[in-house]
Amino acid sequence: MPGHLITFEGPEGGGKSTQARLLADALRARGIEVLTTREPGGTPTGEIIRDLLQNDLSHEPLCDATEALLFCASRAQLCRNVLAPALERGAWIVLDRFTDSTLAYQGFGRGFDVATLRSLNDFATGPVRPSLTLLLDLPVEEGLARAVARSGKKDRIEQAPMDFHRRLRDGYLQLAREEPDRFAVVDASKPVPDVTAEIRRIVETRFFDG
Ligand code: Z5A
Repeated sequence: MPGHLITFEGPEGGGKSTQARLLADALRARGIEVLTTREPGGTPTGEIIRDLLQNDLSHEPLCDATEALLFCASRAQLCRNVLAPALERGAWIVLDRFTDSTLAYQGFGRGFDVATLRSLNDFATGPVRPSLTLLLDLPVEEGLARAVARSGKKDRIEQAPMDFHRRLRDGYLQLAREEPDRFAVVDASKPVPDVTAEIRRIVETRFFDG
């Protein structure tokens, strides 16, 4: 596909949304067509699934398998209806969370078999693959404190035990070690301008010959 998909990943509070917006602005300033979106969500169906996942809409505890499948269902809709057509016409996409979130949260966090989740991801994405994944890494306590300071409360997933959050952070770092060509790990505990500058440097080197 002629376009590029850049994904932002990492534990809570790493600044993915902040940095995704800043990166998209910088790419647009170069005259590139850039689309920004997020998971779960990014389509009308995906946003309903997001609401279901985050806000206890059904008043029934979601079982872990349902949760995993709902993330993948939102992804399938986004890939087919938004990402694949945009990449085909040569657009760039800056995406706040993608397949690695399922491996980290549902795999390393909830304990589902990572190979099974990879198959589900492949089924959901079809041929859509990231060109670059920026892993915004920071200590779990720091990230959760930022997320709570922003919204004043913890959402359903943020309420999971600290152990869960530690496993998923370690899981992300393992995924990055397994695919060093796709991943770049960014120290997200630094101030916003420093993180932005590091991301700019990585993107310049990767796509614009430094
Ligand atoms: N999930 C999953 O389990 N499986 C999946 O397959 C997928 C997702 C796709 C989505 O929630 C949830 O779904 C998420 C994973 C799970 N788990 N939870 N909970 P979301 O999209 O609502 O939230 P999020 O992706 O976790 O976003 P976030 O962590 O809350 O925020 P962020 O995008 O990383 O950061 P931010 O909004 O840019 O910044 C957060 C706050 O920190 C804000 O007040 C900023 O001003 C501040 N901030 C940002 N950067 C800095 C720096 N550098 N220093 C100081 N303060 C900063």
